[in-house]
Amino acid sequence: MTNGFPSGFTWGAATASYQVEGAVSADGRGPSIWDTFAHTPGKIADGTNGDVADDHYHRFEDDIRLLADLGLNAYRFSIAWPRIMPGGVLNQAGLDFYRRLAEACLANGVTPYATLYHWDLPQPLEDAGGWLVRDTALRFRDYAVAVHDGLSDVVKHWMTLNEPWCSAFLGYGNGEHAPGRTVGADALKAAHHLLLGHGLALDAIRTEGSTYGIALNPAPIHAASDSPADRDAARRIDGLRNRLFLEPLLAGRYPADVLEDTGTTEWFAAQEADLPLIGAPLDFMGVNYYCPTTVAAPDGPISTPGPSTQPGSENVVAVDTGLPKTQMGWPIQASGLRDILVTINKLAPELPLYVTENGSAYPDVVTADGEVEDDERLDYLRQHVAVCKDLVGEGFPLKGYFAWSLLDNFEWAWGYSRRFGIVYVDYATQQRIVKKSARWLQDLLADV
Ligand code: IFM
Repeated sequence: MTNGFPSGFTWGAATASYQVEGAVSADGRGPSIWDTFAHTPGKIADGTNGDVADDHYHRFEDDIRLLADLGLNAYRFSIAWPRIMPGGVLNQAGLDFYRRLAEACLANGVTPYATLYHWDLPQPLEDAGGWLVRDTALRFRDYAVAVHDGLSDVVKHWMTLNEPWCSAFLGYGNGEHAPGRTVGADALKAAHHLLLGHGLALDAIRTEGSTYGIALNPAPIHAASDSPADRDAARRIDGLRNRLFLEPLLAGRYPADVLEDTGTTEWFAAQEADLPLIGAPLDFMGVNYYCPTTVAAPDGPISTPGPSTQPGSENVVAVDTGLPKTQMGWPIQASGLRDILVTINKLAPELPLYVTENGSAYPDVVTADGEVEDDERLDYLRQHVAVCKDLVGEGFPLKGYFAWSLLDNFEWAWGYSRRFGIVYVDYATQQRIVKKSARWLQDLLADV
């Protein structure tokens, strides 16, 4: 183990269905909220959509071979609900696609890690109320059972949801993401229904011999100063971003201060019977980490307690602490990865953790020699992988690391204008170019 990681460590790269697959009308797939949103003028910065994306639907075999050639041993992908149940009834052709994909992984010595929901809710379910209604959680359970029944012989590692914070607060809170609704504090209802969907699905699909978890995007939240107002701002954002999800999942309770801040105490009291299901034991937790956040109270008085969908909203201001930033404007601080993993470990000391996403966007260019020399991304990966190595060395229960992303892809509201891949995609030709950062990872993994 010269690279410092044990031989059983999981090394992967991740993608998500709408961001890479394209083929949005193939084989009976129906529309999702992201098809609708991306085709609504003004929603995506570069006016693009996921209609073609990386054409991974047709190119997955080559892409998985590429991943295996890099020395990675796991592929985290998501399953598109609108391929499986476009209108509530099972679409076998959709399931067949993911069987082919999982089998291609296995044929290449790559372990498939499937996420059941990475934000592409079938549009008919949104039309019926989306995540603001309880019924969507029940439909998620039905969909999860159909997928699990169909694929559990080839997929042994399952994540229910990816980043429910984004689905709830960006989807229903500030409308930056599909479905683009802005319902204020009612976005917390979406968070609860997502967590309920997680609990119902897990309860229905859990089978001996496989592992089940969820991928969250918690982040260390710092106060800009020691002033009571700034510390309170940090408490509120930490509550919304982290504790609202971690506590019901790991401690079987919602944080009372968050419900109070948002005026939802009464509504949540009526949902209390759901907590045992939501808090049922997990086999692992996935942590998607990009950056920490520093917040302050605004100069003026804090307005009515609201959902503060994210720093920069009306109640809290995000503060630039002078750290170097990626193209997303996200500050780089690898120690934040340690901080957030340790926070989770304190809540659940035995729980295996995986870094299920970690990466950075930079404006890559292809050189005259056809190379992509993405030194900044390489450095970002190097710093974060070093944190993982230290933790593993200390005996911390960290079991794997997935780079975000295998491929440049459709970065939601940014369209294709932000590249996170360790493999470059020329969208005009669909040519893949292995970036220098991927070569660095390849060398690290070869150093056993
Ligand atoms: O691209 C996203 C991914 O879909 C979810 N986690 C964060 C990534 C970068 O923004």
